[in-house]
Amino acid sequence: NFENTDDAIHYRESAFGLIAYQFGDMGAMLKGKKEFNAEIFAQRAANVAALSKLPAEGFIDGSDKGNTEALPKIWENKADFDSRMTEFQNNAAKLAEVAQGGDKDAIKAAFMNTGKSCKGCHDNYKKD
Ligand code: ASC
Repeated sequence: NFENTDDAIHYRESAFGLIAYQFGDMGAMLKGKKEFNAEIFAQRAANVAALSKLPAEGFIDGSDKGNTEALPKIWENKADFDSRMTEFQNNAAKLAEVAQGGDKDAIKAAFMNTGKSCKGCHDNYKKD
């Protein structure tokens, strides 16, 4: 368990940072900013699917206080927040599955869906 809320904040921010790195690299490949490598893409998608399970644990009670971009609204709407987190995890799992196949259009669609999960939660629950 976490020693204090700062540890919980650090934990979830670390997980989000790892996710953002994976996601950013996949985005660069899909936008043609770098060469698309199906094997690397699939590995990154698998990484996101695994990492997507981590941040939820860091949203402990009281961790809206402190150096965090997480809005107190999260804890006032925890059921909605949790269901969005689950949707993100499901979309990430789907992306990892589709990435195995190599169908570029399907991969793009699954990537966009996952990105929508990121953005949907950020728009609602993250400081600008
Ligand atoms: C990223 C990133 C996000 C999401 C979001 C998707 O690469 O860091 O927060 O994608 O912008 O819309």
